[in-house]
Amino acid sequence: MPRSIRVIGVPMDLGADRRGVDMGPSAIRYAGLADAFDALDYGATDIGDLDVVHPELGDPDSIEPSTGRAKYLAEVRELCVQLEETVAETLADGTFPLVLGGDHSIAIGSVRGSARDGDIGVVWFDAHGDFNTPATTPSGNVHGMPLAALLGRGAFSDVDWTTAPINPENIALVGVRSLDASERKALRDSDVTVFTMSDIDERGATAVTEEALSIANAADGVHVSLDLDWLDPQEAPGVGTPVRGGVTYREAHAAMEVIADANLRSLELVEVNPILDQHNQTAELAVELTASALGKRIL
Ligand code: B3U
Ligand code: MN
Ligand code: MN
Repeated sequence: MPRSIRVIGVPMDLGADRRGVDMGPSAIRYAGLADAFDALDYGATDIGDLDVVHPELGDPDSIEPSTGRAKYLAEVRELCVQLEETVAETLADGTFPLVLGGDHSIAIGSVRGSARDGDIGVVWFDAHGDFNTPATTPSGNVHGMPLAALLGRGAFSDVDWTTAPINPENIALVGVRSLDASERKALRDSDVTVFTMSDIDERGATAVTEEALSIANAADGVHVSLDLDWLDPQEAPGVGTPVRGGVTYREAHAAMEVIADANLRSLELVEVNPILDQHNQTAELAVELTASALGKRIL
């Protein structure tokens, strides 16, 4: 991993129902992100935030897919094109992209940008599968669909997200505990590997993350997409769609310490919602987990 990091803020909430994740980048910065880099001896530059349209100015039905619904699709797509360029440029400059969300729809841009630098595998830490399509989504929210979009599934072909920038065989979902019925079927029929919370209960966070990484590491580099709702709401209450039964503080750190050994190409933190948080603790956790993923050790 390059020793220099570029922080890219993406104050996006168009992919989610609840307002507040647009303030995620500020909350994470306020929680001491810059100091965490100092402790790691990383050079870091924060380039501020990308431009995101306010929901009041966008149109939830800006694009009507040929089947189903995906709210603010034109706006989400425009932002993801911007983010893809920014991530690709960051890598071309020999720096490491750290993307601060924002709702999880932004992963479409981060992963596509990262994949332009060579084949990548993806480890996706999440309570959810994010594998709905416009046809199967119960909510119309794109943050429940990014993984499907990245694989060119469903009506996302309407907006040119046709070619898969990643191979499903190099994708691992970790910590899943909430799937919609059709999403579950689609995942079972796919080549994506899913590690549920039961796998973590039985084998532990370290072993499961090692296995997830061996799946993703088969590619040239690894993108880690960390949805903070992967953690239990007791640890991370400040997320848009909390689901009980997530990983603990210690399990999360153990997993990130495994990630530190990966051939990491890019990292993103998503779904931090400071409006729903308590004393910014979820944003602080996001900073701590970033430090662990980037190699912080006690001794
Ligand atoms: N599966 C549901 C809920 C959801 C997915 N991701 C989040 N929530 N954050 C949906 O709307 O697709
Ligand atoms: Mn997610
Ligand atoms: Mn989630």
